[in-house]
Amino acid sequence: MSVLSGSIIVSDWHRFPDSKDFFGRILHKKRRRKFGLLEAPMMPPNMNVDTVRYKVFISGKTGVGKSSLAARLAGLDLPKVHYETTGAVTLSTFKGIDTTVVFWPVRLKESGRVLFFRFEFWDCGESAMRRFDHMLPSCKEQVDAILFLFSFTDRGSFEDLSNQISRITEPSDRVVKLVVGTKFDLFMHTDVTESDVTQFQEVWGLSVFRVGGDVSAGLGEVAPLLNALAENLWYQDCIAASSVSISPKADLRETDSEIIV
Ligand SMILES: Nc1nc2c(ncn2[C@@H]2O[C@H](COP(=O)(O)OP(=O)(O)O)[C@@H](O)[C@H]2O)c(=O)[nH]1
Ligand SMILES: [Mg+2]
Repeated sequence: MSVLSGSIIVSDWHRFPDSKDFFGRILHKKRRRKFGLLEAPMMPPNMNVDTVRYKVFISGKTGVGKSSLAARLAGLDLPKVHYETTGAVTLSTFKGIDTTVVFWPVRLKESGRVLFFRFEFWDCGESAMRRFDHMLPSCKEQVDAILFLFSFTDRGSFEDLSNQISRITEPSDRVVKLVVGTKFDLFMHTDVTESDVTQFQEVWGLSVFRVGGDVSAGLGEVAPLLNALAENLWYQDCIAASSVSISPKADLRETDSEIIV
């Protein structure tokens, strides 16, 4: 089940004046700053913000829009032509897997505390995944969240969602699951109706996000999905902290669990 949007963090915080200093850290000349695997936003010493790190796997068949979604969330220009993700382009990748780092500031509602979320999006080409059996396990290893993609222009990809979810996850997995419908800008050609989406949400208890179009809309365009990811991950951590006493992120989880639980 997804957390009700806006119950733990301030929704649309990017619109509030008090967020300007924080979002300024991920912008450069009004565009998004690009972060490599080892880079992080510059913080002045008097700005007391913690960074929490999460690994997010982007799942979906070839051509559904995985690489485009990663680029979109990072605020980068979208790749115009489709090419199968080979991972050959940057040092931070190994064959078949691309990683994209996205920083996103969030204000917790109760305490007013600001956190920087560092999402590492893992995007594996499907044919690479088929060829190399180690791909799926390494994408899934210590994964905190999975984005399940379908395309609004491909009904098959929507109908395959339940297969995809049960193939990749076990009901007992402690993983945040969100569903993203891509190519919503091509709604004139849509193969998936509003009632299909509503019904899916009811049956699975998962939120469906719609993306599409160019990234010129800025922060507002990616905020709903990034905020939902942050909110669900934070909630998952707080639940974990209240049931498990020792965990890698225990120091952070313990101090914060009382805030919202
Ligand atoms: N119109 C539109 N095209 C998209 C969108 N997302 C992806 N595409 C196009 O769909 C093709 C496949 O996208 P890509 O991200 O490479 O898919 P991947 O194989 O899952 O990584 C590319 O030509 C993209 O430009 C979208 O939201 N809207
Ligand atoms: Mg790709």
